[in-house]
Amino acid sequence: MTGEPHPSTAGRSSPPGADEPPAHREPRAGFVALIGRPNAGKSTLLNALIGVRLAAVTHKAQTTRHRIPGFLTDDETATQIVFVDTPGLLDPAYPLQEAMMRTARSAIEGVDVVAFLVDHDQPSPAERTLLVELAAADPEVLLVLTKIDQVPEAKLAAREATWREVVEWDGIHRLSAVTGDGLDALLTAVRERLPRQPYFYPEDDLTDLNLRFIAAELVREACYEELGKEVPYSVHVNVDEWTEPREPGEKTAIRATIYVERESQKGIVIGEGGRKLKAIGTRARRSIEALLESAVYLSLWVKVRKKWSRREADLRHFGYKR
Ligand SMILES: Nc1nc2c(ncn2[C@@H]2O[C@H](COP(=O)(O)OP(=O)(O)OP(=O)(O)O)[C@@H](O)[C@H]2O)c(=O)[nH]1
Ligand SMILES: [Mg+2]
Repeated sequence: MTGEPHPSTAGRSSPPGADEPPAHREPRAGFVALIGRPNAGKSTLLNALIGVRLAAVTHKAQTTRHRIPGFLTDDETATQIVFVDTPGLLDPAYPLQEAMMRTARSAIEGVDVVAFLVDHDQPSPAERTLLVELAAADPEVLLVLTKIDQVPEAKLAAREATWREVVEWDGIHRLSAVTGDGLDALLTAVRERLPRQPYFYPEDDLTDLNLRFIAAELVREACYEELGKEVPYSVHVNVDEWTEPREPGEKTAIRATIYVERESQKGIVIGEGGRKLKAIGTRARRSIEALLESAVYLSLWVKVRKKWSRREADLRHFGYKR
């Protein structure tokens, strides 16, 4: 996304007005990238750690397309951890995927810790390549076995044994973002690895993403959940208008466009008698209302932008590439 601070440069001094952490302790602060193959559970973990649904989560792979930062500030321990969710690692087959991989890789630059999430038994070529590169670079790299609530112990032990051998890890963790098991242990391990330095962001902030972006992601999330296998990968969502309520009792009015790549996809998104679009809208509106904690009027429009996921100019226009 354009205009976003980069981990290596972002706010290396506290922004003016940032709350001071307790004066008697020197705070710790730093960046942690959540990395792993599509569907490994990165966005679910980010949301669980921050306590707010900042990142879209679906059962389909390749949901996340951007760098999604979430800030966890703990006054008790005087620590601010900037977690960065990323697109899943894959061998890219077309320009949108190439842009996603560049985003994932650049999100690693300058971070203090990489949490490498794994929900499977064998490393892919893309994972191996990155791990070998990381081993030669600065950040501490933690192996994080995810979704332990749904994996039997024997399988988990075998999985851990395989992954243990891939590179030399700086730590190994197991967790479930759904039950919360293992989250505290991961946080403790991360905290110990962060440098002593001032917070980067005001301690009440949870992210520097704007609400428009998150709302667009929630509409896209609804598309992933409501549409069949292929169409979601051709969906881009833009929030075109956002009108705050002028009087008490009024709703926030949001107007968004769902872009697809072909006329036939437009028909699928709208559905018979507009039923599919209505289902997408209802689902997205509920998520946005939960985020804003207020009532929302959401109107959705569908447009065709031919082959946008393969065209450099469109990828730039839609914010996937600089
Ligand atoms: N049972 C269980 N399911 C999980 C857990 N974490 C994630 N999931 C599920 O795994 C699926 C993928 O989760 P995401 O968080 O979207 O995965 P991701 O790594 O962000 O995926 P991409 O954005 O595609 O790279 C979703 O259906 C989640 O509900 C977990 O700890 N336990
Ligand atoms: Mg994700």
